[in-house]
Amino acid sequence: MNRERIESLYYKTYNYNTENIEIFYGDMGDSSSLNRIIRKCKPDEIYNLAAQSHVGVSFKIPEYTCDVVGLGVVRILDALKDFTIKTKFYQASSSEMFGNSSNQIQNEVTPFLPSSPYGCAKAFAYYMTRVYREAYNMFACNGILFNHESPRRGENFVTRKITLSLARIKLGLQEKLFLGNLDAKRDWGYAKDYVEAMWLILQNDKADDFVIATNETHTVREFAEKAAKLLDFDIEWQGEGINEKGIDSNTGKIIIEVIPKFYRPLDVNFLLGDSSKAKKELNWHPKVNFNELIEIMVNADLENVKKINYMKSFNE
Ligand code: G4F
Repeated sequence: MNRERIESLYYKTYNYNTENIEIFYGDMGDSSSLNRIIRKCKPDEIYNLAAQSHVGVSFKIPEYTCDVVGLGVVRILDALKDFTIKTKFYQASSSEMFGNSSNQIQNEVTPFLPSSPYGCAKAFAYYMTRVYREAYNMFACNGILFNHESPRRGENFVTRKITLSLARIKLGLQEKLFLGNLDAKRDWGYAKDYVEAMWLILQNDKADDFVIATNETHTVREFAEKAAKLLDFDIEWQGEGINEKGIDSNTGKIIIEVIPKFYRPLDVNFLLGDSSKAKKELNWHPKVNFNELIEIMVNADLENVKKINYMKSFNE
């Protein structure tokens, strides 16, 4: 089981012997385990962040993605429907549901036009959450979250891939960073701010759906340039499309290359969220901006790479 990202939390609590955290085995594809956990824990609140969450990978494993991301939510909702305890349910809905439906700022009434198996599965789960809310009077809510990043982001998502690879290049452990679509635009926020929004959504008086975003959009190219700058690289772009390269003008070396492998069969080109409803009704405001987010991630990865490199040389 993959629990790397909560390991520190678990051991801290365990060592202090506060017994605040108990971990159960469960699977979004297995109703009986979900039912058992719900009956045993009698939760006040459930935050469903479980997913095969990589959009590109969802084209390779569409059936599995739809099962855990889409049907998995029905498995939880249906277990809660027949349960005596009134559990509040948060569904991690995604801006991927908008797909390429709009080149304008997107809010709670923007139509969905998903462009990937992942986006389709998330849209299904979104609607099922609403159906269970209305049909069975459940406190079930959707947070429609735009991209949210942090040093804990998986290494195959573009922001983390950029910060980790550039840190490795800086320390001489890697030559180049290979990317796909540099012109995709995303509304990138800081995961810690977004977790606060999730909690606020379930503390609201009524069950509802909210867009959570920073209201700013930037290209992948811009993210890479800014991350590079923080590491004293100065990127100059040459060529176009799959022939495009990022050259560090200080050394003349190619440090970024575009390759077809990282293009998706269909990509979402433009995401920009309008979170004014969350601002007004939940008093939620993102605290970390785009530049600060990049700085947090670059600094964390520089430290990570230094540590790993130090440990490696120590073992040799
Ligand atoms: O970092 P990404 O893989 O995130 P994506 O596809 O926007 O999805 C993330 O945000 C969603 C919210 O909108 C979540 F629901 C979802 O679970 C996930 O957290 O890719 C961002 C953009 C894409 O346009 C992609 O084509 O970056 C482009 N890109 C360019 N080169 C790349 C790469 N993406 C990845 N992963 N790897 C590349 O080398």
